Amino acid sequence: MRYTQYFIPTVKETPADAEVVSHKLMLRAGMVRKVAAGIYNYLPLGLRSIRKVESIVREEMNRAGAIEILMPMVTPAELWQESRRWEQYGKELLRLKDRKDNEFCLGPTHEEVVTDIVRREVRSYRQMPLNLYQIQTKFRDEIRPRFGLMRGREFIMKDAYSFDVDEQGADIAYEKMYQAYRRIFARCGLKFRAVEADTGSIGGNWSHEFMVLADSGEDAIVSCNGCDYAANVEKAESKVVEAAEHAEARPMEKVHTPGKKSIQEVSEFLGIPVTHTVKMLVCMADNVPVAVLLRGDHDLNEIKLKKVLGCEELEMATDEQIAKATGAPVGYLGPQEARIRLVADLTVRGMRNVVVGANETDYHLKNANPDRDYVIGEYADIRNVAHGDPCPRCSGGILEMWRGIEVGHVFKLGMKYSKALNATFLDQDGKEQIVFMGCYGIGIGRTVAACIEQNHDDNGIIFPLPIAPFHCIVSAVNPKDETVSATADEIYARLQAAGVEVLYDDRDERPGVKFKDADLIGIPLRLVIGAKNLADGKVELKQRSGGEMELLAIDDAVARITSLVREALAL
Ligand code: 9G3
Repeated sequence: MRYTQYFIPTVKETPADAEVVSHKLMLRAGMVRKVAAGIYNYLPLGLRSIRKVESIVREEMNRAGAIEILMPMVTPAELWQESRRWEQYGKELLRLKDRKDNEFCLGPTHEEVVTDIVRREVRSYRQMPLNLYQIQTKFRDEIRPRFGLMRGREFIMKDAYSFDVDEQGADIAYEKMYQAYRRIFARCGLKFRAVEADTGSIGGNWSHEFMVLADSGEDAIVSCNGCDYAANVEKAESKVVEAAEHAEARPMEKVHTPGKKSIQEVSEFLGIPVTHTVKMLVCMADNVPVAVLLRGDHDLNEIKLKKVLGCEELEMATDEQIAKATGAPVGYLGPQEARIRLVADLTVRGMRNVVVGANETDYHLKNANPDRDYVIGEYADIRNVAHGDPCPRCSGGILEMWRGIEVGHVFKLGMKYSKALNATFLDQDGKEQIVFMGCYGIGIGRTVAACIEQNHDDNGIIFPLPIAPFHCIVSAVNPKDETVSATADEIYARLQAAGVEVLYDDRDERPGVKFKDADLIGIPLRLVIGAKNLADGKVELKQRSGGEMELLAIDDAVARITSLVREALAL
């Protein structure tokens, strides 16, 4: 493609409302342009990358035996009412009416629609295993869309759905998708980890998220440095960290701690490490107050607590709700004479001689001990694991904390949707059975954005070749020079004939502008055609990912570029 015939509106300045690198660079590189909050135009370079990711996804899904379909973007309310999700979801589900006042929504996902296909068309066990997938635009009316394609409202997703006769079949389908995802993200040139994840509202009983490791990632994940355990912090466990000491209970002491409300303040004031303090928080679980106890330096994991309490809604209690429920002042809460349900994290069980609030303003208790000074009826894993915690799976492994960008998510769904929509089949004995499902998503645009988060420098994007908009940019320096432009034209033609995707920068622009643009848009290979080196029959090859500039004869340059491209695309 000739630059002068193309459309690459690069910009020098960093857009104000872009907060993460990938958003900034995709705007500056002329890859996307915002139309409305969370809604984007894909401009030529952005679209080429999107299409590259889609074709890698398509190849691997087909290789895994999945079959491509395309379901509608607009889906009828009736299906969502059958699964009871029409009322379950709030404003995130963008609803609309047609001219006859029939209700629809813009599909945020397609479990209902695909299950409707299967309940109508699949009647026999012989028709399964079946895996149907699509690459389709989704809409989720996020409250705060941000970070460009990373958290858009309208986005392109590959979503696949597997249908099996039993759980064993569903496990096989899950494993096939899991392996296909590993190949997909590896081929996209991403450093990623598959982590055990919470199933959230989707239901089902098991899921993994595919996380691209990047400091700008919204998710916190841990991975063990001794085995392959890895999990989203929402779900991650650790071996219970045994309490620091098992000394016998010392006499409890009420101490004056004027204005010391936070664990940090109390710990510093009393000269006692936070690991010897126990903090009490109060939550409203379906509007019922529940107190939780955690070691001072640990954080409450609300997803775990919600599962333990089995509640629908869980919020942190307000100060007045706390005062009403416990009769004690915030900042000085303690578990003694608890009047409300009290759940303690597993780590608290072994703790002795701890500091807790005295349930009285400006006072704490030192050397408080379970059974003697307070009674804990319930223990559960309700905390976030921390960097350095012992691995729950192996001995000796330590959990390391990373930030990740979720680009894929695979779920075992069980019968949640097939039961709701009565998707059944006749088994070998002619008995009616309910279909077992799994669902598997990849955010296409988010994968491109995550790739840029992971591959950039101060000059711009550093695309891995498989998802770069072009393989090679040929920069003709001073194309007015007959020799330069004739040589560049020849090389452009020869590379294209060899199957190399070339962006030929034939603009009448200063070299500096061309080089800055080439670095910004991140094309992996840059070939500079300049009069000086041409005089020696040489052209300059530079790889965007680093490495030395190579001065090569023209034939060698064509051969080198062709082999570098073939190497990078080898599956
Ligand atoms: C909704 C709305 C938002 C949603 C959902 C439904 C997320 C919803 C979870 C999934 C699960 C999997 C198939 C592909 C992989 C992910 N946000 N989820 O179900 F109505 Cl408004 O989408 N679906």
